[in-house]
Amino acid sequence: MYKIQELYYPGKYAFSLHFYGRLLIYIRQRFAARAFARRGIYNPRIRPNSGYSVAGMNRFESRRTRELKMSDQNSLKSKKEQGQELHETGFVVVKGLVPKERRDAMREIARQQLAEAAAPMEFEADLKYPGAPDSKDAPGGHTVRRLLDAYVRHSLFAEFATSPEVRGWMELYFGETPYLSRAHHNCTMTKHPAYGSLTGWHRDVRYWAFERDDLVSAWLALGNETVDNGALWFVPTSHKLSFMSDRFDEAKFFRSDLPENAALIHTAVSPALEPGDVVFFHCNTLHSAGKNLTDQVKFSLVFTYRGASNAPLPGTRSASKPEVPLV
Ligand SMILES: O=C(O)CCC(=O)C(=O)O
Repeated sequence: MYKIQELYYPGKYAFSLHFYGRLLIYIRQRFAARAFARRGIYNPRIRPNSGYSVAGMNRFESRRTRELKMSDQNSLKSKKEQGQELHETGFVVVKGLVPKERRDAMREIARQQLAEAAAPMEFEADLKYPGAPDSKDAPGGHTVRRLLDAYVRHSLFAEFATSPEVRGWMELYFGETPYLSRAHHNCTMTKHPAYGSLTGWHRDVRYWAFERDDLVSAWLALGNETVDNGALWFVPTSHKLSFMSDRFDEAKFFRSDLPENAALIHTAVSPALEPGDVVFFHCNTLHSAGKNLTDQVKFSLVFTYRGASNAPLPGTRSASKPEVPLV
């Protein structure tokens, strides 16, 4: 029996173990990709992009990329099947969860709040991810990344966050009363054509502190989301994997320079979302997003949920705001 560390550190059998380890990961992921394709969820013509890294994430046009096309089959799936997909894959797209009238109204509110620069906000320059301005004084320094505390920004946002559709989903997933965390996500994400950054590979749970790493986020597309305007990418089944801490950098981004990480990133997929679609994803699912190469700002509404038995750890940021039980 070998320990996982032996795969990645020099030693007597390090090279062969490293090779076979990577081969196994590759085979497992290829089987998973085929299984998805058979189920009609993914476009099998589009192959993994081996060069997909933080540095190269946005050179999509010049590379062979794959973009998920959700088939009609997915919208016919029962909620139970979709819940199973979330458990197995780490994310699932639910088509048209929010009707046109409501999502259009929410988009208009988000536009207005952005135009008014309504606080509280997070700026691209605060995070300085690739593509962001260096400081608030630099050109584009006031480009907004997140309109924070969406739950209190407008009643329509709160209504969505606690809607019967979302509650039913979360009850199904957690098997107990879901709670909306107001400390994490709880925002309108805005991705701007200029100065909007790309987000490297990460697990959302990196800065969160709950009894268990078991939370689910609901990402509502208020417009179309594609690779061109910086849609999310996910590594299927990555929520089930455990990694040594050295697979991540100091900021807890998954290191795309490591061959064993690149092999996983190679299997990433990007679901194309239409307005009103919601992607539910687990807090341990590796994901990332590119820059917005179009001329329109992309708006998405994001909320995070936990089960009643999975409380935030006292004294942490996760426990810093009152939560909302969905009852
Ligand atoms: O839209 C993006 O750039 C990615 C957002 C994201 O992954 C996050 O906020 O955790």
